[in-house]
Amino acid sequence: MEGAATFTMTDSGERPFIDYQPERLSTEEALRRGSALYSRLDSRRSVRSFSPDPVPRELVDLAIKSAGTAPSGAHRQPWKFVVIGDPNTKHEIRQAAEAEERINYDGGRIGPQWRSALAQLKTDANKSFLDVVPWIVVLFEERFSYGEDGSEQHNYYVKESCGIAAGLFVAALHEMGLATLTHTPSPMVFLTKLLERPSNERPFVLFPVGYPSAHCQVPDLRRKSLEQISADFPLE
Ligand code: IYR
Repeated sequence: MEGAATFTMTDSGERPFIDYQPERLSTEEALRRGSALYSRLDSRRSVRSFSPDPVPRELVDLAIKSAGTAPSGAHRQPWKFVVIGDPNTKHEIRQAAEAEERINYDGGRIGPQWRSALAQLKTDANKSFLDVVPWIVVLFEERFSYGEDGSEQHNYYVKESCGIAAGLFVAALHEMGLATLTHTPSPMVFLTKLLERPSNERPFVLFPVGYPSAHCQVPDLRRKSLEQISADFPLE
């Protein structure tokens, strides 16, 4: 099967329409595949304890390619995944993230209600995993794009688009046996300067990427049930 054509910034204007017929499955087969995917996704956990074991860059790139299949407002694809493997840069990110988090945790920027919501995760200002992981990937949202003539082009539903791309990225990493954390060191504007990003980009979420450490533990969290996360309309 052929993949979709690649988008370039020189693409513009009218686009032809092409036939699209995804494989029509029997209900039995759909249930089998849907259940298998749900089990895979349900086995994923956010990790804060990583192994320093190397991860081939190719795997990170594959996850980014999967993320880039996300739907986006007006198909603007308003995302940029910046990949950092350089130990010095990772350390600079750690230092800046921890400086912000110390203000959050020790300086009281996180209020009591937020603090108690986080208690079950046992998080604190220490972000040593940022030094340990082989890769840090920072997803930047593109608030606007540049047209062929350098003019600013408005992007649409940027947060929704990047949120979906982030979800696909997380799922793709998990599928390859890798772990991550949707980390948002707050505020994270420091990443724009540190990673020398242009002014149309804003940091959206930071992903440490690696294998879980040998002693990795995660809180025994429970997911909401189908009944809790869905509703019928009209009610019976
Ligand atoms: N950014 C902080 C605090 C934090 C906030 C939420 I919402 C979390 O789910 C986890 C942590 C930190 O990374 O520690």
